[in-house]
Amino acid sequence: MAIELPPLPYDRSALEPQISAETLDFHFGKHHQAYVTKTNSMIKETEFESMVLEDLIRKTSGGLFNNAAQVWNHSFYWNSLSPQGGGDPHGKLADALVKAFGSIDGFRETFTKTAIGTFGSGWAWLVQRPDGSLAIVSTSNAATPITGADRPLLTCDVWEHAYYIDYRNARPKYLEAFWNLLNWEFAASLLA
Ligand code: MN3
Repeated sequence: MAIELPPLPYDRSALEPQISAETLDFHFGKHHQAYVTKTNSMIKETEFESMVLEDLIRKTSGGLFNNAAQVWNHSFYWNSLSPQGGGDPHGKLADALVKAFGSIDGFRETFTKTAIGTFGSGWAWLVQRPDGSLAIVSTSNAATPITGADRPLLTCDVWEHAYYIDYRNARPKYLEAFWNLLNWEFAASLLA
């Protein structure tokens, strides 16, 4: 059973002008696709071939883990963005964010700091802890919360390939774009 590249949930130009079609041509069409292709070549005719992606991520390490986790992380990232995104969250998600971070702006500020402060390549995540509270975590390279107890609600890819075409080395500019695209409904749908 091969791992598949899920289709992007919008057109490649749908996030413009915040994130260009050229970025999505590379980030989705080349990088994400390459993680899928490499994962499939590594599991072919092995004990891992029949596993679903999440099990593969939880049961492997090294190169296979890196590629499989990047497949999952990127699919989750595409869903964390939306052409209709941005603005403020409502309902239970908003209440939980205010409880954890004091205000929605407080959440945005702390998440932005975490994303900008993630050294090198990695990811910033909003997660729900097993006790129901919300927290922000940073992971390096391909590391992903789904190997632990936290439930991811949204993510920002801070690998340079996510923003270099549009913003060169200016990660803070990319974070400004991220807030205009953030898919709060996706995050809210994942709240336990
Ligand atoms: Mn990426």
